[in-house]
Amino acid sequence: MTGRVAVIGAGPCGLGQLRAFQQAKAKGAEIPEIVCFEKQSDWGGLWNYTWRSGTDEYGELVHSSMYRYLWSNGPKEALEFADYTFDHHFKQPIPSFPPREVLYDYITGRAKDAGVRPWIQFNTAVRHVTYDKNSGKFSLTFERLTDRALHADTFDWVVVATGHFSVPNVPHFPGVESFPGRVMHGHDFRSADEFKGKDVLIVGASYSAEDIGLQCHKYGAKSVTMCWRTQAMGFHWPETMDERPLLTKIEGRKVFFKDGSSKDFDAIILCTGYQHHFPFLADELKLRTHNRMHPPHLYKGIFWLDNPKLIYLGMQDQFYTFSMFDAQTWYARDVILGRIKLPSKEAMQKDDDAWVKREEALKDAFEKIDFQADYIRELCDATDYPKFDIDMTVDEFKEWEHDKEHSILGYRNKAFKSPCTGTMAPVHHTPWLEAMDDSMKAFLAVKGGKAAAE
Ligand code: FAD
Ligand code: NA7
Repeated sequence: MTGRVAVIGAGPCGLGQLRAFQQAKAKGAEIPEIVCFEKQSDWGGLWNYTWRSGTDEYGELVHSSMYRYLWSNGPKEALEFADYTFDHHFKQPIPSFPPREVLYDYITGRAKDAGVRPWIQFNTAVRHVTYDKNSGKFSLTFERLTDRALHADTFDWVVVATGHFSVPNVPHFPGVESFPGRVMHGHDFRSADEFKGKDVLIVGASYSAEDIGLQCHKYGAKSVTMCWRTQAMGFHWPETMDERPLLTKIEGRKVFFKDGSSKDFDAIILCTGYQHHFPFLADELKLRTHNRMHPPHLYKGIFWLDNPKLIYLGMQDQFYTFSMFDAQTWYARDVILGRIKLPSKEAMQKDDDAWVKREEALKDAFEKIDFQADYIRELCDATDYPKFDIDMTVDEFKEWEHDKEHSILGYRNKAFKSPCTGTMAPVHHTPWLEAMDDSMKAFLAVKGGKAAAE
């Protein structure tokens, strides 16, 4: 097999792409040469926690938006790798809402097992990608951060797996420049301990606002107020947490809200989402979208319509994560291997239009879950990705939504069944609100104190 594939990013999507090719190779297929570029010194993407914020040791923007004490905000069963189950990795059933370190171990465990680390060039940032119509090849310029050397190379396919929850969206609010306390975006939030005893304002009404708000509450904030632009989250918050319509202005420590109310705060955390940002791509290759279930102009949510040899992974808003990424990477692999033929541009456009039309009619989270499950089903049906019970994951996500409505502080104490192995997860030994130690050792310890991870 001739041809070269560049994979940009070694987070869950990029690693999934490497695993998909390695799996085909292990089954006897001839695969193209694959080079993965990763600007961090290690793999795992957002799951590769760093204490740093702002810029890293090379002056690069810090990629990870994850914080200490982050626990999965969805049931792990709904994102399980069907070819590498939790039972297989941990050798014991584990509870449904693991902390970050446990999921990091799982994601990178599969990559380790697949032996794909030598395919990755670490500390290497892709700076520029162009496409030359005459040669039919992409030119990549990349920088080795350790010695600042710039290199160039050509590839037949480019896979963009750089994520879209890393470059913050930072709106301005009148008076914010004179606020005397800390103002930060959720991207830079690392430890909730800092906000102990403080009155915290959170701007935004989605997953980050919900979870960073809960973290601050869990680790002792005096009060947490969350304010929304379009719609309140509407959960049953504990007494010291509340939601208000968006702030209008800030005067000193006092913040004014649209409903005419005001309150003094010590800190403001902007949980106002992220930008799809691809500074390394030539203009005509750049996906431009906000965070949505089906960003347009990508056939099957993957192939750039103007040039399907450019592949985007994981660009959707995500209910499903790892299992959806796998569905995409297996499909992309099979197109590259010539096992799946792409239709004409008109047919691809028509297919994309139909998905966009359906996406634009989605009314609520439940319909979004069905939508994303159908999308995964369609991709998986076309490849040899191991079968798993997608209907079960849909039911689990819907139950999880109800659990959150019922108890936003208690939903992580529930247990779900694996759609891959049928194993029922045990209930965690400590309710989430009381579990202050987020280490893998503490999480895997069974009741009675014996650490199973040892
Ligand atoms: P990323 O994980 O972002 O990885 C992209 C990689 O590309 C990074 O390693 C980066 O360094 C690299 N890269 C970027 N630019 C370049 C370049 N120019 N050159 C070379 N390398 C580059 N999902 C869940 O399933 N459960 C959760 O509980 C959960 N919690 C989350 C909490 C937060 C705060 C955030 C922000 C996201 C969360 N997610 C969660 C969703 C998350 O998007 C996915 O789990 C997953 O990390 C996405 O994988 P990815 O590979 O697409 O992107
Ligand atoms: P999301 O899910 O994209 O949500 C962004 C939120 O920010 C959403 O509530 C937006 O309100 C709000 N937003 C955006 N711009 C503004 C302005 N200008 N003013 C007020 N509010 C604004 O991002 P998250 O960070 O919450 O989640 C991303 C991932 O991180 C997710 O997968 C999680 O698992 C963790 P809107 O509803 O558009 O009015």
